[in-house]
Amino acid sequence: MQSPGLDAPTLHTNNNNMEIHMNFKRKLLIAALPLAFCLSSAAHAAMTLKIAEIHPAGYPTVVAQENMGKKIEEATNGELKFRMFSGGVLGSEKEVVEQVQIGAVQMTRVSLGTLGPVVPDVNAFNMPFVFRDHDHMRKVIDGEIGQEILDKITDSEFNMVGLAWMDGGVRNLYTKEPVRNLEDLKGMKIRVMGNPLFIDTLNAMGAQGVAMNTGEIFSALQTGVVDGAENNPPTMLEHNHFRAAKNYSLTGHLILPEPIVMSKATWNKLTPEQQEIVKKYAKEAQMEERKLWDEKTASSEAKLKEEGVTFIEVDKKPFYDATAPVREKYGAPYAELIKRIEAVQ
Ligand code: GTR
Repeated sequence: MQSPGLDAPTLHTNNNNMEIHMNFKRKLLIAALPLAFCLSSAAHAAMTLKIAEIHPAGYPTVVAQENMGKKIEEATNGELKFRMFSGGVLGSEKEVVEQVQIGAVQMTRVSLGTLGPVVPDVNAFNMPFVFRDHDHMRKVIDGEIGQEILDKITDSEFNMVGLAWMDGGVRNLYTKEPVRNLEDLKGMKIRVMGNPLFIDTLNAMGAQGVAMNTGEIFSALQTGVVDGAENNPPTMLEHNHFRAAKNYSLTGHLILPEPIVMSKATWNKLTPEQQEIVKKYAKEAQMEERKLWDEKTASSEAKLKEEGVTFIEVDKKPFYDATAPVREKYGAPYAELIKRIEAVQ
């Protein structure tokens, strides 16, 4: 009896059975070689990771992540490659967060505001006036609390790994009609990110919070669907909102850090060494982006002024007081954490 694929001549020798057996084993071995090669090199096969960004090319977060990608590619000898999709081509932040959870997009930088409704534990940072100022926020994210919040993202059931923080600056109100105080803001429709906490925040200030995606803001301002929005100077400039809202009231009500997250499905495919490399350069990007952020904020402010935007100094105290019920409502589960945030000097 001849097994399929065995050489016929071996059947005519004295050690017939033995030879058939040897030949068969040899063939098995040869057949298995490519497979074995594949398995041993699987961990080292090059992977190309998509990074999604709603901000345009040249924006601080985009540049910092592109540089991070190059460094990781070099450190892993090309095993991990990155491709940046900026300008929102892969969808809104909300859509991208969904894509990251299923592994269709492997990495993104996203506002903590967008992440709040998905991983509610991060909302402690999303509360109005929870940070004293920009420096306070930076100290918090650089310290143990910052790492704890990243770990909360990682330990949640939402298939993301929190790697590092990008700086999203200080958010102020911009409106078609000037807002100098709470009275001026009364009844105005103000666009916010899709997070109930922000709707409540604007409502508590006497406005009407309206949630929509970043990409819809410009036309909503232009067509009067909203009377204003709120954001930092680079976003107001780069997303062209200043063309339809010329008054910038320096309320500083939100100072939102923005995590870089990786899809857990992707993370689990990395070797421990690769994971360490990714973490290391994500943290480096945190510091690099900060420098770019400060430069971009200064140049954006100058450009906005050049474009005829009026910067309005406001007394922040009434805005702070008006939003106390929001901090009470959303802060209750994080009372201890908030005390620790406040204690950071
Ligand atoms: C920007 C932030 C984006 C997005 C945007 C918005 O400051 O960087 O991630 O959240 O605001 O308000 O939609």
